[in-house]
Amino acid sequence: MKRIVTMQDISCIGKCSLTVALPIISAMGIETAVIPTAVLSTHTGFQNFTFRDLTEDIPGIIEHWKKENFHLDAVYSGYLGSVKQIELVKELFSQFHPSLKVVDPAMADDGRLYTGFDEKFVEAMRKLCAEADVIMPNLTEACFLTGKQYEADADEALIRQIMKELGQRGTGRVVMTGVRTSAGRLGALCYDAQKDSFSAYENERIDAHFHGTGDIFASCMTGALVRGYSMENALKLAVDYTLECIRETMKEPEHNWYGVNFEAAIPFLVGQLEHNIRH
Ligand code: PXL
Repeated sequence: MKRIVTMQDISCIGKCSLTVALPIISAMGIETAVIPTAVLSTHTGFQNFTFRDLTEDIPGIIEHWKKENFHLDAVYSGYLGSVKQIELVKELFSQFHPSLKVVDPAMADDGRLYTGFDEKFVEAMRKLCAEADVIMPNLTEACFLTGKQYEADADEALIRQIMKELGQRGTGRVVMTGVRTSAGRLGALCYDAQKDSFSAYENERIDAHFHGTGDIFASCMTGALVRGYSMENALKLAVDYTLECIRETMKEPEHNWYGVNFEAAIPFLVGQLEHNIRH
């Protein structure tokens, strides 16, 4: 069985980071090992959340795994709490040489950094992204990473230019979701720096904004790539699944605001999987 290690926080209530990566990647038939970076009572979209940093525990975890000689097929980092944790992701890369290094530079949305992040963190994240095979920033994160002014209504041409720039900084493939196409639809784009080419997939655009969809998309993409999907097929699966999660959420008139009903769409995800994992 393939093994992904995902390094991000546990938000006890919040439907994001580890509480979505674990069930989604497991449902895709892949072992999901974790390095929890922090325990929060909720994600940071709530007020007055508690936060316990687990950075000090991580070097011991890596050392133990090294002694056990564990093989990691992929390392996928999500929300990280400090520059030190970014260094520890790099250590996972260099110690275990995973075939796939995925970085979701989760640090910002809607033109602003999340609570607790600063320019030093952004600078360190830029360097981590340069070492990754695949990064999955949203538009705000891509603007911070390239030092560009955020424009909420950036058109596809500008988005492609920003993605190219990220690719030129060392990342293998840059994936961006939530890209509005001219036809009023929503899609995902991937820029492959080596081939200097884009792939795209689009679907219906639902006019609503939900928390945690970036983590759902990134988990599904990582699972699909580890299962041996081509980038085009992985984009399709991740966009369709994320959309299905949103549809499930909107079926409930009283749905909560802080996360989507990704659980109800897991049967859809499993039903879409190509049968065999390619080794
Ligand atoms: O969904 C990204 C995310 C992950 N973890 C924590 C967050 C957020 C977004 O706000 O606060 C703790």
